[in-house]
Amino acid sequence: MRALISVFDKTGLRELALFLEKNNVEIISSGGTYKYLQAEGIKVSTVESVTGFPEILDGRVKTLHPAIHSGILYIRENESHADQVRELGIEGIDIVCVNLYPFFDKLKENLPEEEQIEFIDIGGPTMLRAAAKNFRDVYVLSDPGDYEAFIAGFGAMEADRYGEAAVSFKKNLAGKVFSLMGAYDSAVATYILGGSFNDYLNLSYRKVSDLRYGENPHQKASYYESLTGPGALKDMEILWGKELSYNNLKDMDIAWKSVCEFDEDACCAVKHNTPCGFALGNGSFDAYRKAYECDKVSIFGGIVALNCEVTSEAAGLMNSIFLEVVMAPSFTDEALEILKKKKNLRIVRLEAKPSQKTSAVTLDGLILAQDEDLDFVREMKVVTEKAPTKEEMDELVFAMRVVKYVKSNAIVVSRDKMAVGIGGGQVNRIDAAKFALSRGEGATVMASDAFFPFGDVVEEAGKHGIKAIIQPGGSLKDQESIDKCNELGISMVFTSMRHFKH
Ligand code: 93A
Repeated sequence: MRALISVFDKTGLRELALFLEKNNVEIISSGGTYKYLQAEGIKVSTVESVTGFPEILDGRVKTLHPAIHSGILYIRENESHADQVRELGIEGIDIVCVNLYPFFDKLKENLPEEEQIEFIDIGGPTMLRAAAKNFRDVYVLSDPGDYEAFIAGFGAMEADRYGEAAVSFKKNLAGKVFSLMGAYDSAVATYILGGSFNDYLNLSYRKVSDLRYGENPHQKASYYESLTGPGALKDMEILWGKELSYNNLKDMDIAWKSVCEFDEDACCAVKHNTPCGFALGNGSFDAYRKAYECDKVSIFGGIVALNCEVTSEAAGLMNSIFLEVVMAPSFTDEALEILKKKKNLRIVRLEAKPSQKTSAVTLDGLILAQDEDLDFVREMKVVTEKAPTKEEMDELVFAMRVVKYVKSNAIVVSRDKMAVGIGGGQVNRIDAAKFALSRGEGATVMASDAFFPFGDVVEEAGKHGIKAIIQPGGSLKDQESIDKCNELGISMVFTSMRHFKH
């Protein structure tokens, strides 16, 4: 038997090669791998000795040769194939062990284009694909993580080459190759084409781990990380606690994005993928206390995100209730010590600002992709006789930035940079408004994610003492709402930018 080994990552290579040597498998290797194995004292021959053709073009052509690819691809049980290779003096290659140039890792280094494209592996994928296509006859090892199982099973599999166990093992290795190739080529395409909306959707993700379950315990789930770009959640550090759940991760995403809307110290508490408390404050204690006071009931079991350092005072206050996750860019040592008293709390450190420019959801047979909703307002146009005061204007901006993260139809009412009433996920706007207002005692301003279809929302706001309103505008009946505001002495600002969140 013969094995072709051509690897960038040398993990586990020595053990594998020693095992092959011991089992009388002849080893052929490309330049760098050949040198490595020789230095380890393992018997190995060069690709050139098989092909009679040197490595050329600075290594761009090393293994791309019919003597290699016919040796991999011929069907052993097909007599005509066997005759053809025999006539040409080509010997079979029965084990292909290849891992690729690290195109993904190199992306992080922001290399000049001419350097990055040299990490597009051509010969490696060609061998992997050939071996994976011929999986009945060839073992294809593309991941050092599979060497151990290969070594353990090799003897038994060779004793019954086409037996069910051997073929299923080889088929698994082959499937892994094509999955990898899909991700690899997607990453290359994303790099070359740049933008997101190409003819094919390029998704290049690698499994991080399985999750205990999905949204509910009977749903299986895993999570994957992007291979092509940075990402706040991708680079997070779990400092303490049980593994994160599917729902935790979803909620963390929105919690982090929402606090990163602000330069001021901000705290967001999320439940069921929607903020239930949100406030700006002076430091983490103040911001958390105010977010907590927005809704002291719903925050229980919630996800709390802060964009500032968590201090011991904040940690002490957090510990008075059960929280699932606390996430922040930093924690003081004392804060960590306090939070770690809670066995079921997860503590997560993450620093990177959200960097996702497009997002996607899967439907039955479709994927929808869109730009992220990164903007805020297109304009700030006062449409009423009365204009908001400077303080009211600041408060309106705050409420609008929060309502962006609430499920539609969404209304937020606030005071003192606290989202004291959050009404979301309602199928009509007046119910969202009524809910927010019923919670938002003392609120002075109101923000809406989309326009008011009628004057009823303004009327309701008036009953609760709201002084200023911010909304996109654009309804046929805008005038009805404007007239109502003028009648009630409320000021209103149009932004011309909608923030639906479905
Ligand atoms: O530049 S290549 O695309 N051309 C090739 O013919 C080729 N053959 C193997 N890169 C090629 N490889 C890759 O070289 C392998 O996928 C592996 O990552 C690497 C191993 O090279 P070396 O053994 O010289 O260190």
